[in-house]
Amino acid sequence: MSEKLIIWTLDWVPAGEAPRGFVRDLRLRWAAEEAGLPYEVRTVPFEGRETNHLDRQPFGQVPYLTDGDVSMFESGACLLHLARRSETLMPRDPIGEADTVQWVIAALNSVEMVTVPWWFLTITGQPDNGLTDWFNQRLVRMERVLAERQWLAADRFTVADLLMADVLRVGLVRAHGERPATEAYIKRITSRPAFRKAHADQMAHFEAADRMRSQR
Ligand SMILES: N[C@@H](CCC(=O)N[C@@H](CS)C(=O)NCC(=O)O)C(=O)O
Repeated sequence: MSEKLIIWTLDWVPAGEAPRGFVRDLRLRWAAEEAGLPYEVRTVPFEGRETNHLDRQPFGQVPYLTDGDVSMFESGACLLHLARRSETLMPRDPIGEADTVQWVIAALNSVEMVTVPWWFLTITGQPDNGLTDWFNQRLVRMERVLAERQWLAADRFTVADLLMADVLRVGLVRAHGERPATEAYIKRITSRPAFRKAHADQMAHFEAADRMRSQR
């Protein structure tokens, strides 16, 4: 496939601490930057997002990805697709690949599956919610892992680090408790030039949308 990847995101989101800088198209931009895969960003309207692109993302969310004839949704699935395109994101030996895939799934299904609902309950006024013990236990376990290693998989940067750092870097999650190894990990992974570029590009994308909206 030689055409440019197309990363689909929203044309605009509200300003504030979140979601700008956290919309999950950033994961795909970041992976493409790490891998040197050319891409462009296209948008679907924020207004009507619940239903206006259900044919391409059945939950009305972003991101989704077009790669030639391949069209897919779910940021984790898209990252694994990009990892198959570039060894930078995932080693090719079976042990390194398995290690990477298991940590990608762990980021999504063992960590993000509790951080997102905990975050949501917290920002909607339920800071002492029933998820806190579970949430805390997962973060403590990750701290133990990260205290012992620099990278999650294969002794080098992989898409698993990209995803885990993106899951863990959410402000409220970071602010919950003292976890020095996790904090050092987040800082290390997000200081990568590819993250910085992807983040800056997403912020610029939404700022440009602000300017367009103010001219309406
Ligand atoms: N599991 C999905 C979650 C996607 C998701 O939460 N997308 C957010 C932006 S980061 C979204 O589209 N929110 C708008 C909405 O849910 O209406 C993935 O990882 O792709």
